[in-house]
Amino acid sequence: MKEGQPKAIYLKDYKVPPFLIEETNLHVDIHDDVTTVTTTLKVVKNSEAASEDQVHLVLDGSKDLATQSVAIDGRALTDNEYRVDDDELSVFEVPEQFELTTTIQIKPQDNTALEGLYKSGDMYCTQCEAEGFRNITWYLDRPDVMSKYTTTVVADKASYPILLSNGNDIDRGEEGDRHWVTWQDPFMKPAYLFALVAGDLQHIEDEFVTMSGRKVKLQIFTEPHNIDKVDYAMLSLKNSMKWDEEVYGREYDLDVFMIVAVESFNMGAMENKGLNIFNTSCVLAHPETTTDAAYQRVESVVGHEYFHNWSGNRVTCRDWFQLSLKEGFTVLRDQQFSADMGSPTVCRVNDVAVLRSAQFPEDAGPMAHAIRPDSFIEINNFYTATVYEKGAEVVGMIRTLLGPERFRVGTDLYFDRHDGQAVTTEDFVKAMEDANGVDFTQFRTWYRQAGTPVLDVTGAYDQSAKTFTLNVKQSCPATPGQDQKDPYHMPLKVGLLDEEGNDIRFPVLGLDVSSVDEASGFSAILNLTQAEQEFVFRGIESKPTPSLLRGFSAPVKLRYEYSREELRFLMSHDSDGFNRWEAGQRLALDVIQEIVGQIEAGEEVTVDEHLMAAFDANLTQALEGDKDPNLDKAMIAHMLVLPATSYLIEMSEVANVDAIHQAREAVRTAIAKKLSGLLLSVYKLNQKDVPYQAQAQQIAERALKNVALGYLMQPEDTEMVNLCVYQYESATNMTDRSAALRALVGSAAEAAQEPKEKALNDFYNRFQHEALVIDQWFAIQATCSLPGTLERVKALMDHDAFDIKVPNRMRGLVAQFAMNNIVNFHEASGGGYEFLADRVIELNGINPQMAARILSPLTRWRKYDEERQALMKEQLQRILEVEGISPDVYEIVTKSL
Ligand code: B3K
Ligand code: ZN
Repeated sequence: MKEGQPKAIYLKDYKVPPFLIEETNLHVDIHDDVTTVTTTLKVVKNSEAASEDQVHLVLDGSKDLATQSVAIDGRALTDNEYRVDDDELSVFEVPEQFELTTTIQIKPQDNTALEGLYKSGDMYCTQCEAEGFRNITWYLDRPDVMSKYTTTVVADKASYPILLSNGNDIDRGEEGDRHWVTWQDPFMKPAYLFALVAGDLQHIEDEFVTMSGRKVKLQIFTEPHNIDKVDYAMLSLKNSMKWDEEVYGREYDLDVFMIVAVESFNMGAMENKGLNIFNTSCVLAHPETTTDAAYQRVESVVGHEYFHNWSGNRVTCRDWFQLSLKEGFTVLRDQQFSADMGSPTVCRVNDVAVLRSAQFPEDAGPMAHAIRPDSFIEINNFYTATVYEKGAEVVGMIRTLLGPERFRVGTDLYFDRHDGQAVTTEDFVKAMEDANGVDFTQFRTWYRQAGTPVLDVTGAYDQSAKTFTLNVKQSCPATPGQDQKDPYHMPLKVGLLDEEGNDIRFPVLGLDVSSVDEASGFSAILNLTQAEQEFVFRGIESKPTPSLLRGFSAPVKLRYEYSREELRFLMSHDSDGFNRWEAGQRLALDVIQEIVGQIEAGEEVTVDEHLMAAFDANLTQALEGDKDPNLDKAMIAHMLVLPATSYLIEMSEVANVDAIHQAREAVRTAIAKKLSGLLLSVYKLNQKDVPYQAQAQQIAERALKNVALGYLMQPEDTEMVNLCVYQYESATNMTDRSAALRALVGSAAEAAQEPKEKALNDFYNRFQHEALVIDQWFAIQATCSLPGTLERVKALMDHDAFDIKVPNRMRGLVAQFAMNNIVNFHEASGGGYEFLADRVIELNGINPQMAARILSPLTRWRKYDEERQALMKEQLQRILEVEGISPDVYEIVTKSL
């Protein structure tokens, strides 16, 4: 960090770039001790910029660039013709257009921040988004500067036989023990999409023929020991390419598409043009080492990065405030893709669960920001659930308001109009309006306002007039810097159920409806635009039960006083699959909140019969599958999962962590005891001896079986422990083996204590050479809710296999503990907080981006009791006092204190 405090930058200060870089020529000469980068840029003054900004050329860089020389049009500059400050190179009084050549030296082997060029194990790789390219060379490192890249990579032939960069390889050669390859990318791109890889890699190859008949070579590279785990990613890639042609009319543009798997990576994957770089966790898959959930993640991330080729690369962002332009839209695209590949309802349930447990708390916390923020200190802190997941919901609402066909007309116009440009979220909304002749003026509120809106809904039936009136009030809580909120324009999808549970086909005349949906029942999409609105449904013969916010049509908290009977009714009759799940979640939430009250009042805990009956019905349905054809096994498995502790906390004013945990456990135990017979039958029925496939039916059966196992292990029962041990030992796939291990580790039963240590040892020995499985081994222990886990986590820090510098390993132990072990992290002594603060301080000097990311649980202190608040703030204060605090960590800590 430079002297003084890090400064915020503002969207309102945006100016077009003073210079443009038409061509970029890189020569990267890799040696084990030092890497030399020689860069030649064809620079011109930007005719749209102010001339007073064009006297000196100022390039972005970092203090780690050891500048060897600077030349203009082949003439080396003298010391008084340029100046290097820590992270800026100023070249004085430059001509209209010129060729600038710089030579710098870097040490990628020492780059632990994993931004720019760095080493993951034995291979070299890059990560340039958002501002990593400036760690490789002096450059105008901003997304609105797009250039044509030619890159030559030179390295030792034996150690780095594979040399990759973006585009097509146009030349190669060798000299002595070194070799080189030149790559050229015909598409103009911003620096953040640059990539380079050098390593001893193997690959698999396939081909995709595009809709216009062009052949594209597909390659996936890994280190040799992982080459048996990339077939599923290849299949997912081909499915993605086909899907984007069919659904969005988007064809791939280069002759080759490459994916490289790397072990040390700060996030999931990166969409570099033609050369995606993936965290191994998002590309490798094999039945013995990969769970079903991880298989599904591979499919969705492969899709996501591929879809960026259009939504992000061909049409990119003007500046980083526009990040949601590419991320929100691309998340929506990957969600649609996963839905089309599997079950749409299950996907929607999962997506909403993520939104609620990750984004809602963010929107309610000190870092709350709009999907298009207006300022930031460190852009890496804004790769958030808000920009991604809420961003996807916002684009999804445009789709819901327009309907799929008109949305497609809108995206076609957007891609055609802006191909090759760096644009804004405003350009996106404008294209949607222009293509469809609609007015989204009010809708734009979603882009500038933070906070989760609340809908307070009441319903009144008038028997004599045969009307049902919905009164909807919308509000949005204040967030930092935004006290007053304007009403949003949002789609509220509703249906009305008659007494038999069938959808009423009500007349929509006179209602403000943007469309009617008859796909599986009958719904109307109401246009909400005002702070308070009334919708009168006419011709309703008897008192209906409203099904509100079907499909979760807007990212809001909806409040409606449903009775428990009504929720049970919706659970078994709603034609909207999402709302059937939602009714179950509401019922469970209501019951758990009631028990929290009982615990706080020192009363005896009783679990309401409505919830027990609902679980009974779901389990019965799981056994007699044909009873209700709309409720498949995958959905039942989801309906048997209680709301996550993080969501329960989010839904409380001041969260009593211990009472919430106890209440949730009490419900689990009550279900397990009362319904043990049904649970065991469901378990046995879904225990199949078939070769593993990552296919919907099998995934659903494993999910159901393992949810049942979780409940069966809840009471302390020796027989069930034996069953679990048997599953652990006989499992032929990672889904079953890890579920059994997790259940054993989480069991307080006396009989489980010895088997759990035995299984943990076995698991470690069996998979010690599989890094991703060892990450799971750490995570299973870190997320155990039994007392004593913090001590175990601390001890695991000293394990030979633990390395805080490798993000996957760090996340497996530290982040899993802090984020997914709420009861132990918030242990009353504050030991969990101190542990996390220690890790943040340690990581601050190693990998600031990771340090800032794991910090977020401490920033949520407002949700907890006074003692915990004080302890959490104390740790934040301690972090703030660290010498050399990175801008990443500084921003999060100062905003949250
Ligand atoms: N665009 C990248 C994320 C880059 C994060 C930089 N801190 C992956 C993705 O969203 O597809
Ligand atoms: Zn993305």
